[in-house]
Amino acid sequence: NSEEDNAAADISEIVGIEPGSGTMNIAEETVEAYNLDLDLLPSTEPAMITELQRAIENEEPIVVTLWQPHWMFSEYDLKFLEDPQGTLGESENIHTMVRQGLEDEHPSAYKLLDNFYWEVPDMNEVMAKFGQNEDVEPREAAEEWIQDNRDKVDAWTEGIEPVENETIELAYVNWDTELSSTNVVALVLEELGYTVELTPLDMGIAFESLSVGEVDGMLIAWLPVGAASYAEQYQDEIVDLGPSLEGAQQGFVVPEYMEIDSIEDLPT
Ligand code: PBE
Repeated sequence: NSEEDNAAADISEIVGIEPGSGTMNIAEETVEAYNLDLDLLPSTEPAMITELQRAIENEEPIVVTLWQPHWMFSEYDLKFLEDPQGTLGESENIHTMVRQGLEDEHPSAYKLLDNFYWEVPDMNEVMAKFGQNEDVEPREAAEEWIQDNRDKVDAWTEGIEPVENETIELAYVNWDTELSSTNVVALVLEELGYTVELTPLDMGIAFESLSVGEVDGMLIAWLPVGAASYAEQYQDEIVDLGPSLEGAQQGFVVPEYMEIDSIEDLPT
């Protein structure tokens, strides 16, 4: 019954990402809500991708936590499992958040961060450049995208005063989506005259650091669902500037060859 094997009976785990990520928090809630008899394995984005690629090479069943924008969807035939309870969210927006006081202390940086807005294909373009090619650094990919999209960048910076001798520190998490946006924004802040420090942190620590003003801003909060627990916890200590990108999605993802369509088809 090899077709049946691909149907999910063989699955005993969901390959996740970093503990404490928005993704893992909502994945845990989902396993509980659907009463799934599956272990949610902590991992990292690159390790999860490697596992997914290995499973696809062998046409084996696998379930991962994955999201869009992501270049994996252009390399492989993948599908989101339907989520009738909506615990993984539907359309997500990626919010820009800054520390209290930034508007007064670094108004030009604040304005740029507030103006920064792009679309799913833009982020996909940057991600694909470094995600699919180990020889390209995220910063290089962001530089190329900026060169090719000067009109969009100019619209973000229009009317903003350049600065001298000011430093801005952005927190980020080491995911390709956040590496894309954070590097693009860092380069544009540099164009405005800022020295930019990029600090990689776990998601919970990034929220905590921003809430106490240890960092100036971050582009990592997927809402209304993914990062909701952190956003609620820190809402009074953080300034939410709203979406920099709309129409993202998180979910449980499987290769197309698997004969299941819904989270409800997974073992309980
Ligand atoms: N992610 C990638 C992150 C944001 C981008 C979906 C893994 C998360 O919210 O956990």
